[in-house]
Order: sequence, then structure tokens, then C-alpha cells
Amino acid sequence: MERLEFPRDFIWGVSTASYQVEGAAYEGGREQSIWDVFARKPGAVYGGENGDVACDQYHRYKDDVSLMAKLGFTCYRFSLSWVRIIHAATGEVNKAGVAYYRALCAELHKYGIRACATIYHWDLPQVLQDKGGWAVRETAEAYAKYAGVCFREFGDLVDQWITFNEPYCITWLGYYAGVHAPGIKDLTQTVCAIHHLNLAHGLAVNTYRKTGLKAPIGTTFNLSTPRPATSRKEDIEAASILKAVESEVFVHPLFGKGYPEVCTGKLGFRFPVEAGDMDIIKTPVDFIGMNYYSERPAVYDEAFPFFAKTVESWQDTSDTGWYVTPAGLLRQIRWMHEISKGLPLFVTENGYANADVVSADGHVHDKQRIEYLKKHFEVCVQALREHINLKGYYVWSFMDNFEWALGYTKRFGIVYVDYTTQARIPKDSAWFFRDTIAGYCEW
Ligand code: IFM
Repeated sequence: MERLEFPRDFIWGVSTASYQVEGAAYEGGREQSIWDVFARKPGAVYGGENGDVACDQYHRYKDDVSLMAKLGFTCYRFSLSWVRIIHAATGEVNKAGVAYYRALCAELHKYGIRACATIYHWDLPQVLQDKGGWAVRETAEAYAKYAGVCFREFGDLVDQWITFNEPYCITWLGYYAGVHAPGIKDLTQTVCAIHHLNLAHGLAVNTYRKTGLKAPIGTTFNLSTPRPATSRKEDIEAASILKAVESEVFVHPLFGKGYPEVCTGKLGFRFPVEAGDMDIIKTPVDFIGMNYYSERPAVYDEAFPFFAKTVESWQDTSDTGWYVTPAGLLRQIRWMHEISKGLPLFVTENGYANADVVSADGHVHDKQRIEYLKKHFEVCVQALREHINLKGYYVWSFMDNFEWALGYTKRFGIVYVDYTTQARIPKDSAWFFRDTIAGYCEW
């Protein structure tokens, strides 16, 4: 039996996001975000569900944190909700919102758990969407101000800052595919949103550097790096186009490489770059966060907008139909290691949707999730063996929650949530995690 060796200071975390777990949508002075509005559009979310109640973590955070501690986790990655923190009409800080996140961080520290705060995990104030959302430059400026408020109000408590969660989803799913809020389908707005998101990130990091705070700050990508389906030249090109469109448009500017040639050339993307923007965007960060679930093979197809599409594969799938492809994570880690010239890396999300049920014995036997996690831990260990500076692994998710357009149908948690009673039941994978973190998991 092999024993996977993780360094003693390896950070083991659980991830969630505000709209997916907090609930209390009409309490504590919280205002409306684009997800509150989008979820109410007929057909936008499976079963017409929304995050009004979700996992009610706003009221239950103490119990949740205590459970994280019991399972041995050393970090909680949560997101700050812009609409809880700033009053849109006046720009004033909402004291109740600030108090909530300060209390959450204090509770984490009580158990020695690090607070990793994502500043933006998709819940843009609706008032900013009404003025154009990420398609307009003013939103990047508003975000920088909001981030400045977060640094001021939580700077003494947050141990790790993440500016954005998954720019790909915010832009391509929200403005091009229209399957996430704000539900727009427009390439021009998508291209503008990409640039404004990059700019917002850079502005926020610049603001942060002026505060003198020392906790590391970075961003989190969900990279798309499809493998070519065949060794045909066209399929290799298709894979590289998708990588450029879905990943390099964020990664390259961050590392001072500008926008990918194929996007500005062949594909004709017109990024609304103003003088000085690219310098702001490449402001150095302290680490890179990577969210990884799956990958698909790419093929060339002229009928598709970027001459490329992904196709079906042979691997096992999860309950979301996503293939189990751990090799893709290793390729992405190596890519980030190389392009960032050895920056610390974190897997800030990785996880598996399973059709979990509570068995007659009262437990949730999620063996498929455990198998998935093992395969991805092996990849992490391989990266460590290659001397890649991988600092931590955060599972998605601490508990089952609102899975965006899929509502509550997909369960990603290592803790089962009974949405009727709000009872939390650690699944077998939660205990598997506890043993792994404690260094006693062999397989
Ligand atoms: O639930 C999401 C999360 O909000 C962002 N990353 C992917 C997860 C699973 O789809």
C-alpha cells in the first residue's frame, strides 16, 4: 500500500461561495445581486430554485466552522458578498454585512482555521448590471473601490485574498452562453467583460499593495485546456484556439504577455484596452489559484464560432456528466508553474457531483467521490515530487449547496445537507479527508 506524502504545512481547505450557501437573502441589509434577479427568470435555474435560503450558513456558521475543525481542515475559502457589504444607492458600508464576515473570520481563527476570502464569486450588485455590468469600464472601477473596502474592513482577519473566482465562467457563461447571470448572449460584451475583469483584478491588487497588508493576494482560474482529440493538425489547432479563448485571455495579460494573437487576429476580438491598462493588469500576484474538475477532447469544426468544439470521451462521468480526467489537472499545474515562474499554486476547487443519498444506516457512502479525490491527490503528490510549489488543496465543496443553473439537484459537498431540516451529515468522503489530513490514509 502506498502512502501519499504531503508536506506538514500543506494547507487543506474547504471551499464555498456566498450565494451558494449563505441564504438570509433579505436580512442584514443585503441588497439584490444579479443572481437574485437571474434565478427568478423563468427557465433560468432548474426547478425555479434560488439562493434565498440555500444552506442558511448566515445563521449556522458557528456549527459549520466547528464541523470543519472536527474534520481537520486548516482553511476555509468563502466569498464576500458585495451586496452585503456596500449599500448601492449611497456607496456606504453596510455595518451588518461587515459584522457578519468579521464574526465568521473570528470563529475560524478560534479553531486555528485560516480565512481565505474570495472578493468576487459572481454576485454582482444588480444596480451595476443595470448600468452595463462587466461590459463597461465603470464596473472595474467600482470593483476596485469595493475591494478597497474589503481590505480595510477585513485586512486584520483574512489570511489569503482571491480577487476573482473563475473569470471564464463570469464572462463566457454570463455574457456569451447566457446560462449564468446576467444571462446575456453577445460576443462584443463578452470581450469587453474579459478586459474589464482583468483590469478590475489589476486595480484591486494595486490598491492592496498600498495598504501594507501582508497576507498573500492572487486570483483563481478555472482553466480550460482541452486535449486534441486526434493528432490531426486541425484538432491540435482547435485545442489551442479553445485554450486561448477560454484561458489565455486571462492568464497571458496577468503575466505580461498581452492578449493572445489568435484572439486579436484570426478571431477579431476587440478588447477595449486604454493606455496603461496592460501594466495595471500585470501587477505581480503572490499565488495562483486553480479550480479543476474535468476536461474534454477538442476537434476542429468550421461550423463553430471559433472553429473548435469539444466532444464526448470514454472516461467515467460524475452526476454532472463531467469526465473524470485527473491527467488534465497535472498538465494545468505544470502550465501554471511554468508561466508564473514558480509562484505558489493552490488547487482552490476540485470535487465531484454525486447522486448522494442517506442510507438506512444514517450514513452517506460516496465511494465514487473518494475514488475521484484519491486520483486528484495523486496528481498533487506528483506535482510536489516535481518540486512544483503547490501549497494547498481546497475541496469543492464543504457541503452540498446551490449549484447555480442546476439548482439543488447536484451535490458536490463532502457534507450532506438535508434542505428540509438543514441537518449536516458528513459523508464518507469527509472522514476520508480527515484521515488524509491527519496523515493516516493509505491506499
Ligand atoms: O459550484 C461551482 C463553483 O461556484 C465554481 N466552480 C465550480 C463549482 C461546481 O460547478
